[in-house]
Amino acid sequence: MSNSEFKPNSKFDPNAKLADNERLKTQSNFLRGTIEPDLSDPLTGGFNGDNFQLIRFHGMYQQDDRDIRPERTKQKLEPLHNVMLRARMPGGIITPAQWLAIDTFADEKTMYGSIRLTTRQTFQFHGVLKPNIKGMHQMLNSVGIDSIATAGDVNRNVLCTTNPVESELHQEAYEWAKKISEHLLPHTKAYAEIWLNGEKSETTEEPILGSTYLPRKFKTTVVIPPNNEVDVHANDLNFVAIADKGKLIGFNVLVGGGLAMTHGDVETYPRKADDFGFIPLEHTLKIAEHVVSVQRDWGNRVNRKNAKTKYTLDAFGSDAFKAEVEKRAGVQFEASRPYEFTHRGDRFGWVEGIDGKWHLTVFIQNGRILDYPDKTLKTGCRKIAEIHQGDFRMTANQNLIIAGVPAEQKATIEALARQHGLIDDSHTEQRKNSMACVALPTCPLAMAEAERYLPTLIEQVEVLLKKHNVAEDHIILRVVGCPNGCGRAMLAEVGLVGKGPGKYNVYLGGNREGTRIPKLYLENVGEDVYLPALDSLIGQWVSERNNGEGFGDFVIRKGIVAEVKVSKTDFHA
Ligand code: SRM
Ligand code: SF4
Repeated sequence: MSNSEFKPNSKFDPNAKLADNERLKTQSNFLRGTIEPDLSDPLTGGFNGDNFQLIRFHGMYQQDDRDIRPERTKQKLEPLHNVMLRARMPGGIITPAQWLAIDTFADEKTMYGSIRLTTRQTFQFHGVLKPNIKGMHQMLNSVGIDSIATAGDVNRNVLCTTNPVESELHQEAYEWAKKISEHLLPHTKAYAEIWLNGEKSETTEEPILGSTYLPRKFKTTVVIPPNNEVDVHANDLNFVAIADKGKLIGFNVLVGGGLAMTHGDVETYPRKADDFGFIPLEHTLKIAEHVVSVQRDWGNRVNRKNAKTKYTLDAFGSDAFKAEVEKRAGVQFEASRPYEFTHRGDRFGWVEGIDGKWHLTVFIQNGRILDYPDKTLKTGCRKIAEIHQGDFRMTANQNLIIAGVPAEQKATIEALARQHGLIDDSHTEQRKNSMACVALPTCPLAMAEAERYLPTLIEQVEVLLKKHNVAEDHIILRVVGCPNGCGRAMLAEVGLVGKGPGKYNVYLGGNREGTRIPKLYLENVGEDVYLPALDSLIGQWVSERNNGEGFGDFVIRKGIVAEVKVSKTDFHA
């Protein structure tokens, strides 16, 4: 079926009204809309009509600072509209020259002055005012960065296990992440035309994504076991690297993960990805293309809350989806090859790589690179970028690797990192294994604090661990400001999901490897309820756990929460 003939699939009511985003995409002239004239509209700092949504396909979201919104309303001013920009960085690799360019831009042209590392291995600028947007894209382009398709109903930034040191497969896996990212990009030249003053051209088709693009966002990873840092089960499509004698020979393909839900809507749930089987390397792009094309044609375009691949699999059956991918790609999946995930945290400190170069992973709380009074993280990164000969790698845990350092430069880089607080020996394992999404003040969807609350929460959990004599241990703790779950709380041992100011739903029972969805334990509670509850549970864990048993495994074994095996039936049961 050609994409322009797209009709809602028969599985869904063919007469139902399509989601408004479908109209918007159809009428967008391949993502151009009226963004260009809108840029010079002096009446608003924001984007009008459909452009508000269309700029997402170009990697930007319109936002305003929610802390100052009430005051501006009082003064009868429109919200201080600005955009957040999210770059496309397959595998999270950025060169020192690129770093210096984004560092300068963050300082000079953003409201917050920060570089924010995200849970998907890239960076965001927050607070770019309309007059600076075009210049921002041109600056990025001048150093070889773009933000095409990092948001919107497309395949987003492709993740790849970051750590180059533990595996000779890294370079190959990274090359595949880049190839998949390129292969699945929109073909429209709208980005270059609007932001880079590119020559006007006519787009007549989008051969892979379709002229109405995908029903919903789509996420892909390339992962090298045993490290599941990228959290495969948060993603629509995953390529799990399989090697023979240290050489990459193909991938096990996992399809249909995703973590978001809506409070009170049992038709929405976080779901793990299904194992489709093994494919040799040469079929990688074809399989990527056809998992996308089946989701494109079968995904729900009526109800966006049920439009992601995870729901398509549950609506049609995983076997039917897989069979359709095989038919379209002309490739049969083979039996999955064995592999195991054993961890997903970053390995902090120095490690020597297979090429004799050194790699330093530094912890960045919440991924927020900024100069704080006691830690000048941003200046530190800049100073390192000025002398660094390797590259930087952003991890899916919002941390940073200074990669490819020759032995003779280690001491200088380490001294800079220490001087600017990028290495801080006082960070506990608990802190290093906790994560939060952005939430307030920039995220319009936040119901509760996350990034700004996490440091305090960690201190409280550290006190509990110390009280129970396990100060050196940790619990994978993640906080998100709403059930969209950007900080991947739905793969945590303890996940807090914002419900309202100071109120969270508490989920327990994910595991350390990231292969189990946690389950609701407490609903709509504040610290006065969940901290004493955690105190008691940590006490039980410490006194009754099996040797080396993680907190999440313990609460499942003890029946404190039931295990979520099949999300559709178990998650809300
Ligand atoms: Fe997210 C929307 C931030 C990773 C699920 N996410 C948003 C927006 C853009 C809010 C909006 O729509 O206006 C947030 C902007 C906040 C801000 O001010 O920066 C936002 N998401 C983030 C980041 C920056 C969180 C972070 O702290 O690092 C992550 C950026 C990733 C990137 O670089 O591309 C981020 N978002 C995720 C993840 C985790 C992942 O992919 O590993 C998820 C859960 C996995 C999944 O998709 O199932 C996630 N974000 C969502 C959703 C729910 C999607 C759904 O299936 O319903 C939304 C809302 C939406 O799409 O309607 C959302
Ligand atoms: Fe915003 Fe919710 Fe995502 Fe947090 S989880 S960044 S609050 S959309």
